[in-house]
Amino acid sequence: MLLQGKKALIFGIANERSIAYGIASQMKQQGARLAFSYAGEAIKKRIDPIGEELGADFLVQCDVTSDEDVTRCADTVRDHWGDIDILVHSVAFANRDDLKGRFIDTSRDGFLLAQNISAYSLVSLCKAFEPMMNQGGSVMAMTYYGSEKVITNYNVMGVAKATLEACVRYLAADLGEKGIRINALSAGPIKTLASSGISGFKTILHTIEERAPLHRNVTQNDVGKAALYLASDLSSGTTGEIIYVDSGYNIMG
Ligand code: 0WD
Repeated sequence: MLLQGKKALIFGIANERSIAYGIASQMKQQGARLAFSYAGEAIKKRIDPIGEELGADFLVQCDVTSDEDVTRCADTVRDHWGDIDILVHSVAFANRDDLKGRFIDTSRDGFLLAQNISAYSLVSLCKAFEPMMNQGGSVMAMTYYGSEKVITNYNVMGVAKATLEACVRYLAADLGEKGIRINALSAGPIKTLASSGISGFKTILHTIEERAPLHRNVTQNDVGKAALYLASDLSSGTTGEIIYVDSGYNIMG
């Protein structure tokens, strides 16, 4: 049991297809105690049964764009657990209109919205949870290759992921002083609610099967297993890194 008794708070389970669901189930199998955060009431109906299935200790509502919600969420977690060991950030959002066509057409509001939900939220969650994170604690965020290369239609989200990855490095420098590590998993494309908003997503999936060294798309469980490495003592010397779980696609020229 890699995570026996460790307390893991997970943001971003929308349904059973969510990457965060794959992470949560792997962590459960390795003995972690779980709590899930959900954005709003609409999602609660869907994650209640998932909370039961995976034996979550509690669920807590938090829209990551609201400072009040983030503070209340941290208070709730402190009341239930007192401290935490693992924080999983698996949250992103951009307007559907900004995930197609020319990047140049992105509006100021659309740009800021994507940055706010998909990148700044990591900073605000780290700030809120730092005081109750145990020594040896681990934070992880989910990113995608569109942060470094131009992926057709990924547009504003690629820029938000570039911010997110830079945030991981700066946060690693801050949190390292307390023995807390933070890394990102760069997952290959996976069919989920969020990715269904990206125009031409099927083509992206197909390209991986054709060109990636492993010639298959990754699954939520592939990402979940890498999350075990980042969450556990197995990665005790690693922080500020972007780890690829993408069938090797990023190495191809
Ligand atoms: O191909 C993919 N699916 C990849 C996803 C490849 C590489 C990375 N990622 C990333 C995503 O960008 C995201 O950061 O993984 C993370 C999780 O994405 P997912 O599992 O693909 O998507 P999904 O199951 O839709 O979960 C994202 C969730 C939202 O679900 P909704 O129902 O809104 O689609 O992010 C959450 C919400 O649960 N979320 C919020 N949570 C709190 N406050 C907010 C918010 N304001 N907005 C969205």
